Amino acid sequence: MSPCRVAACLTALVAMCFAPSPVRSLDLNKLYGHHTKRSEYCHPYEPFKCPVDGNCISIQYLCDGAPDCIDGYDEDSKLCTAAKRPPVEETASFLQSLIASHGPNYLEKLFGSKARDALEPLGGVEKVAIALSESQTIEDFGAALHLMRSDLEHLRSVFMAVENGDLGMLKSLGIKDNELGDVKFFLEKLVNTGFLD
Ligand SMILES: [Ca+2]
Repeated sequence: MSPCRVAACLTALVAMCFAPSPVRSLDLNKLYGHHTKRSEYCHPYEPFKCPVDGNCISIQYLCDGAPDCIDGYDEDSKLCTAAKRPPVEETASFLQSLIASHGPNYLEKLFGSKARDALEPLGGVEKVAIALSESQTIEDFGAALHLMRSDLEHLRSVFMAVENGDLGMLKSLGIKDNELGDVKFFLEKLVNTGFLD
């Protein structure tokens, strides 16, 4: 807290203690709020704004295991999972490139029968990309998109094949040689961030 803010708080405290009218309560959080600040705009060194309370916190306090937003949003499991995954736009363009290259029903081979028509029955490419980014595990992913159990188990078998270095599985799904590297990289990135845990 800057000296000016401390002075302002002390002035306010003195004014409250000696005010002729009754004082209802004293917000200790405002006096002792350590590294968090409420403001309309966040300073670049504390760029993350808590959505509910408006506190600004530095990036280092995101997903560090201790809640810094009043509602603990900075430790939200979806937020912290997404922080480890490729950006949603990157995932969406990756899915889009597979659709462009293999046709609108191609992703059925990965996500099952609801993944036809360029993922429309699942809510569209962006919704699937967000679910891949935010779902901590494949079970969470299945729940987010209401996938059938059999489709989810198929998807798990694809991931496990890649994890075990079995690229034949991807080839059998029609992944072209020039796509193998990207697909493998993408699936491994999910596995390495706990998707199969
Ligand atoms: Ca935190």
